[in-house]
Amino acid sequence: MSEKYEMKVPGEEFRDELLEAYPPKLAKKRKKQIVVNQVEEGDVVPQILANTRTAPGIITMRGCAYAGCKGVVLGPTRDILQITHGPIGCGFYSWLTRRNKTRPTSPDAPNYMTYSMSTDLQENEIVFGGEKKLMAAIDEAVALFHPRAIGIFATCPVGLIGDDVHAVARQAEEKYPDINIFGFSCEGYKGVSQSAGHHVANNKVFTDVVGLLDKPKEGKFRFNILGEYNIGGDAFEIERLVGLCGMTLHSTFSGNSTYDEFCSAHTADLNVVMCHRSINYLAEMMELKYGIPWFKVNFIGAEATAKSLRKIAQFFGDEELIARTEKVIETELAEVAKVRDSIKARCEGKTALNFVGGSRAHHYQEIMKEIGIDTIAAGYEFAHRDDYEGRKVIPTIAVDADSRNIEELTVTADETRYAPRISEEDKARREAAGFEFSDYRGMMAEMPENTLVVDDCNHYELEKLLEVYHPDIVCAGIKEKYVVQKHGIPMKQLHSYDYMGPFAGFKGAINFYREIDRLVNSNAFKFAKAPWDTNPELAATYGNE
Ligand code: CFM
Repeated sequence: MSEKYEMKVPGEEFRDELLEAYPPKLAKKRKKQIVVNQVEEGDVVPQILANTRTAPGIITMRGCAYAGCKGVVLGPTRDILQITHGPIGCGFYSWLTRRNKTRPTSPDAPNYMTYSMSTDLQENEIVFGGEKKLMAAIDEAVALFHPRAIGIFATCPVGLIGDDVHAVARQAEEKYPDINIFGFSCEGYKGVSQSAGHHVANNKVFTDVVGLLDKPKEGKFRFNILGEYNIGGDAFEIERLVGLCGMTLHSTFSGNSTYDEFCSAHTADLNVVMCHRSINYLAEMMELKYGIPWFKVNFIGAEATAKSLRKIAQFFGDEELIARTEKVIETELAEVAKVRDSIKARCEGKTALNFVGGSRAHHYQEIMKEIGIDTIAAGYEFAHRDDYEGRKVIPTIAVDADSRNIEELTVTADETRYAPRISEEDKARREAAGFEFSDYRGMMAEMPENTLVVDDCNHYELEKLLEVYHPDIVCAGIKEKYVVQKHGIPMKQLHSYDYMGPFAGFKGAINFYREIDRLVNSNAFKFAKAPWDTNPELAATYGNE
């Protein structure tokens, strides 16, 4: 750590110096997006500017709306055949790089995740239109697989040339009446980040899929997990724990999921939300239409997992279930403790930076703390103010033109299937006893005072943080990985988990502790020599000189 900054965590002085490099207008905006955390009574935290456009030219960590819709929300579903309408790169780069896993129930059960399907638009279609090519792609997909459902995903050029994926979907449905075919207007430029794509995906899944099958899964205590995408096998570990406790996981949106599970999700009695950012829309809409309550959970970290399992069991309120869940927690925590304590002794006092997506920058702080590592600065790439400050600020969030671009559905109670799973009185009684429904406290309320919160952090800012504070580990994504490592600092990808996982649940926590221990206590990174140390400026000459 540089001597200049005596605070253990970056503060306002650091922020102001950071902003000096920017033109005044941009500095003014970034100042609102970089705040020093303070937590007052009632989880009151400073206001942060979030979900606004990235300044052109900045090397952002963000992705696009198409990535949020096709890659994130729908991608992990194995039997909805997904066609990217666009240039080949969009389909290819959203194809399993996130390491979302799936496990078909039998060898002949449909699994289209191993394919990347695209209309491969060429200049000819950009000039003359691509709808015919899209229809031909659907015909080909039907001939090869005859799937139950097809999703069509629009990319930037498709929006620019005016191809109507919804019209093609309707025509295709007339041709193939036994197949559910739907399009997503998730052109990459929609909104300001992949967050817009989540919203587009939630809307379509809600209107065209959920509610089509009134067939509950067998088993007691049936609930859905929303916002768990089975990266590195996280959902498998959660499924294991839910099974041990004797509960029934009805559908996961969307890790290791199937079309039928989506269609019948409205028959479950509870929705628990893992990633609030990507799927809170669906939780809200399912409550309004079907009367299914929801609450936030977190399966990252052993303590968080125990707390979440307890809360779900508590919701169902069955004494036997509660006792069995406690037993599972006790057994699993004993295993965790065996590994954690020695690792904690080696990691205690080390520091981390965490810049990931829209929920992991929060979720991974607690698991780091379990092995004694403090997160000194963190931020989301594309979250909204509620993910930072808590849902209580939602009514005060200004709606701008970019957010208005995304359709807000008006949802009313289903005439025949609306059935509140718990009565208003019961809900009120539980809330009075401290049971939180429909809420998310946000990241900042759980971060220590004076830590730095940076929305939409960019590479310039990240490098400044590295140079000045020398964290022991950085958690971010592939675009950041090699820059960080060249600084001699270990880096863990928290999007794809590099080659590892699961990190969720109890077994996942053990995997994570071991991996972080291996990284922060390795000497290898100290030998890394950054190319810019010996050759700071790239130099070149024209070939003819
Ligand atoms: Fe939710 Fe995710 Fe995340 Fe996300 Fe993502 Fe992801 Fe993420 Mo990468 S849905 S917001 S859009 S938890 S792909 S599984 S890791 S940025 S923090």
